[in-house]
Amino acid sequence: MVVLDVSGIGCGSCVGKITRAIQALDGNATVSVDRSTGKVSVESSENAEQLRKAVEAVGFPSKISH
Ligand SMILES: [Cu+2]
Repeated sequence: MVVLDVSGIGCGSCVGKITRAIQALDGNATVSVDRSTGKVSVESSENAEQLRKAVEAVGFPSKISH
């Protein structure tokens, strides 16, 4: 599992945007977003850096947590 620290998740629409960005990269990815902590947990065959870039590309600064 990859965990990203994501900034700027303000509402449910942001959660949807992030989820769709990851699923556009990997249609089989499982995405779980915790809005209170900004932690986005992803089960995916894509590597962490690719996932991080996909989230940043839709406007959310993102760091790999672990
Ligand atoms: Cu929002």
